[in-house]
Amino acid sequence: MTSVAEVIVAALVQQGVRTVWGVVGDALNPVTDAIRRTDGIEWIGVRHEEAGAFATSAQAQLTGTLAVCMGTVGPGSIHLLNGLYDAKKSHAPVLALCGQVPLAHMGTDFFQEVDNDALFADVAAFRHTITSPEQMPGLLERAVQTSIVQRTVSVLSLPGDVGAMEMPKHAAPARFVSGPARVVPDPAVVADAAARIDAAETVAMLVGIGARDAREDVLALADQLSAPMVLTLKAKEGLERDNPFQVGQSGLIGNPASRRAMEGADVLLMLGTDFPYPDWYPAGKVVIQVDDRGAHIGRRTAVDLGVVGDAGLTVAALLERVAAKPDRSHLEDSTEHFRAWRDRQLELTDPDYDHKGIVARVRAKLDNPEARIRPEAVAAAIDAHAAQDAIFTTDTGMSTVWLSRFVEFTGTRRLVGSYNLGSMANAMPQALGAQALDRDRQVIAFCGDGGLTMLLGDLITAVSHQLPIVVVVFNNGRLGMVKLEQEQGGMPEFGTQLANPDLAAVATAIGLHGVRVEDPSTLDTAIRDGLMHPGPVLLDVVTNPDEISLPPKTTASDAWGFAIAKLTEELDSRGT
Ligand SMILES: Cc1ncc(C[n+]2csc(CCOP(=O)(O)OP(=O)(O)O)c2C)c(N)n1
Repeated sequence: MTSVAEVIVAALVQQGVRTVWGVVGDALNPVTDAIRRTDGIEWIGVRHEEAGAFATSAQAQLTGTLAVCMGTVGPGSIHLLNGLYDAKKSHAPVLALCGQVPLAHMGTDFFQEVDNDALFADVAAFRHTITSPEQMPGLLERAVQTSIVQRTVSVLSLPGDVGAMEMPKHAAPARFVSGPARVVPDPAVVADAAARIDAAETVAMLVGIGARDAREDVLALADQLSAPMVLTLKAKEGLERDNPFQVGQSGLIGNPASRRAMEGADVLLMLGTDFPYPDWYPAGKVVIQVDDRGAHIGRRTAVDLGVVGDAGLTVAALLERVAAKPDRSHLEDSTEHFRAWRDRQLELTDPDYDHKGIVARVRAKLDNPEARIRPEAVAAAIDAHAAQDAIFTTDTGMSTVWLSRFVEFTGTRRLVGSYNLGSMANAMPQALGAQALDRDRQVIAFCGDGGLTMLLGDLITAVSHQLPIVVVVFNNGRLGMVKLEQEQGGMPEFGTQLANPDLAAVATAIGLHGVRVEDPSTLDTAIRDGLMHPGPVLLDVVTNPDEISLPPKTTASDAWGFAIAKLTEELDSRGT
């Protein structure tokens, strides 16, 4: 006989799923038992289901193919939620298999019973509970196809008794369609876009991850239009390397040259990006937005022309139509400013560099002599020593800022973070997911101390499943990003301090190679050696909590807010 659970596992293997993440138990025991008996698919038991869902989200983002996690009845499934939202908002094709109470008890408020179809209504584009073997493989096909075609999350729930039920004789095996089709843009709309571009003197491009696969054509278009190219954080991978047109990122993590590039252009051409911050778009420009999801067009800034189409196909069509713009002055001006900004940034990796007196004044009062390592220096050292094909993950918090500014996506480096959901605690579990795809590839997690300690238990998974990740903790003893928010809001720092244990010692006790780094003079060697260790490794780098990330345009209110916060802190500390 073939059981419902066996049909599910066989179909997942056929679909190329190589790992399933979760915590075993109750309703899902028939599924894990089928995984145990099936070649080519590995069970990765995590300590917290959220870590499993983040790992799955990372895998699906990196491969573009289906990734799978599981949560047992009730609380086990609830724990998946945050990671599933991360997958949904990152357009990652993920299937979650969730346990449910036995059929006879459904709807009775039974022990652990939660209405999964209601619980996951907002996060899963497809959710259903399998109540009979006759629904298989149909329900599984619809769940998987929804995930891969819409690049989103599906949830299938399995009551305790259904997984072990026998499939009807002669049931067809599951068959799945291939991935989403590329959207061909309307030639008339492309012609309109080309005419608007031709009518402009200067063009700037804002390029997102949606254009990643069209790298060569995107660069050719920038060349033809003499257009500086602002990259979103996610577009760093694939588009940053060997790109003489790029001027870094915009937004709070960005730099002034990106602003200059967009402000100085007549036309802003957005390619495959949903860059979310309206305040960081330039005003008074002709905006052309290209996106294969028509519903996304115009939701961040007012758009003059929307082109519904695959970024690569649209850029290829534009290349044939737009006239060359020989005047390189705007491009050169933007890229020169970008280079100058980058050089100034590198000075910040020097522990003794005085940042125009602003930081020094703040430090004179607040500097912790035991925490002299600048986070910029940590990121720069990792950039220097990491492999050219390393996969990076970053936590939501300041570590994302340091990666954005100091790690260059040369070679075939890849990047994953919680960049649309913005959840903390994502980087380490996402690194686990990335590492499980290829245990021989270097995977480096940039973690906040707040982020890491949220899902600390899953460091154990790195050891128990031989996942040789490198975890770098930017240990500033703070919820650093919130500290900055409070300061910019004119509030004294409150509730952000973290009483951390020695995280290297904790990691060592768990079985990782743990190293604590406190002295700036040992930083470079510690990073180099840590990256060379067979792993898993945790580098607990004690960084300066008063390091400041200056956004590209500091508004008067930011500056006042910052000054008032510092003054209030000073008065508080004097007991006035
Ligand atoms: C799950 C979750 N809780 C709270 C927040 C709000 N938040 C954003 S960044 C941050 C602080 C992060 O601190 P840490 O991980 O130590 O990194 P740092 O900013 O110090 O580098 C907080 C609390 C969030 N984004 N996600």
